[in-house]
Amino acid sequence: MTTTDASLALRTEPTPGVPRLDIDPFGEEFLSDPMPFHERLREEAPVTYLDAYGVYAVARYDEVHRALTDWQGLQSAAGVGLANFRREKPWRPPSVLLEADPPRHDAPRSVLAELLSPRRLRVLEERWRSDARTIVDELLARGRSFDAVTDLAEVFPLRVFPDAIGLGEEGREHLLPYGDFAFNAFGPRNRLVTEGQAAIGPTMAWINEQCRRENLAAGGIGERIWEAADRGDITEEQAPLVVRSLLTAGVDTTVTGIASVLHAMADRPDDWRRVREDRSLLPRVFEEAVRLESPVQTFFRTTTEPVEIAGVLIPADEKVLMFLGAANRDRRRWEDPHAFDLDRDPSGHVGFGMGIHQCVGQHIARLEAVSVLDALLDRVAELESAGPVRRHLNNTLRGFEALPMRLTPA
Ligand code: OVM
Repeated sequence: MTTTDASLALRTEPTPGVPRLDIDPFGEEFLSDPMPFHERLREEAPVTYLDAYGVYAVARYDEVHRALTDWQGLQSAAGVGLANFRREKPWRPPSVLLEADPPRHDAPRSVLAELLSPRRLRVLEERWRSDARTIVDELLARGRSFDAVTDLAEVFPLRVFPDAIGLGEEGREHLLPYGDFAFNAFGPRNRLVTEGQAAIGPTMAWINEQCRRENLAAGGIGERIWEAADRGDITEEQAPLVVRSLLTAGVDTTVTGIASVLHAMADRPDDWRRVREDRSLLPRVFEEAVRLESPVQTFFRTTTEPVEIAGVLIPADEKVLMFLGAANRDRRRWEDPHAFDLDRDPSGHVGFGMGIHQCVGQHIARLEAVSVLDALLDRVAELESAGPVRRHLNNTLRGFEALPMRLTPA
């Protein structure tokens, strides 16, 4: 890269000995088919430097795990996307959870961790399982061909999650575009971001409006967040932002997660039969699909001081890009890493992150996926793909536009 800009030139000198790679992890070639790039990133060295953005990168399991669990050396408050909030204005007020470090991070985190705990979610389970049965029945009534994205993976979360939070009926069509934009915004201002920007104004206004106390229905998770502010567990300023976190991180992720499980389980008649007969395997099916597909592919951290990773000293105030999806397929950690294997123990995968920021919504995500899959297993004897997979490109999420499938009723 040649440049006459002195500040840019300064930024593009990595620690000596760190290999520089000419890979754009947000380019369309990469996003369309990341595996060959992941392989290069993993095998080149434990720490590399991406000239395209002037950032360090880790793609092996140990180094990704190391970066995720060192919140002191690798902060989140400077942004977990490419933008360094110490130099660039964030596109929205930062998240009080995701884009915060201890001690400020901790109160919002514990409020949400309690409200999304397995114990608290138990009240939702019966309702969600019955909604899943209804949706699967509706699907079966329409015939054998369907699209696992638009007919199932998008339908279920959008039916149950907004109700659980206590959102009104109107405007829910903003949820998916908002999440899509937010996850794109962790990357550079490429085509995905600029195209999304055109329509984001009204969507953002709707999202912010839904976070206000008077717009959240009694008994929902949103109201419970405001009650935490009444108790003084979080501040009145934090409450709407914690609600916003649910709206940002809770929809596109679970849609992608459910689509990923269906994609992983299609055309696996032996596994399908096995899980039909032993539903105790369901949590593992979900976990293995999250490992293999890694719906959230990347996050950044920012060094607070010189940080050593695998013997490499990364200077202070540098961005480090963590390839969760590459770590989840690292042969150093996983045997036959590219295979969906119901006999492996997928625990320890970094698809939900690791450490103090590990996905606080993972129990709700798991409950959604298991509810849908369980209902499908009850009524479907075979699940086959029926056409080419179409990927939905996003700077952070590895999602689907279309998953054509055919089912055989049980
Ligand atoms: C947030 C948040 C948390 C996790 C992921 C995410 C857009 C956002 O707190 O807003 O992605």
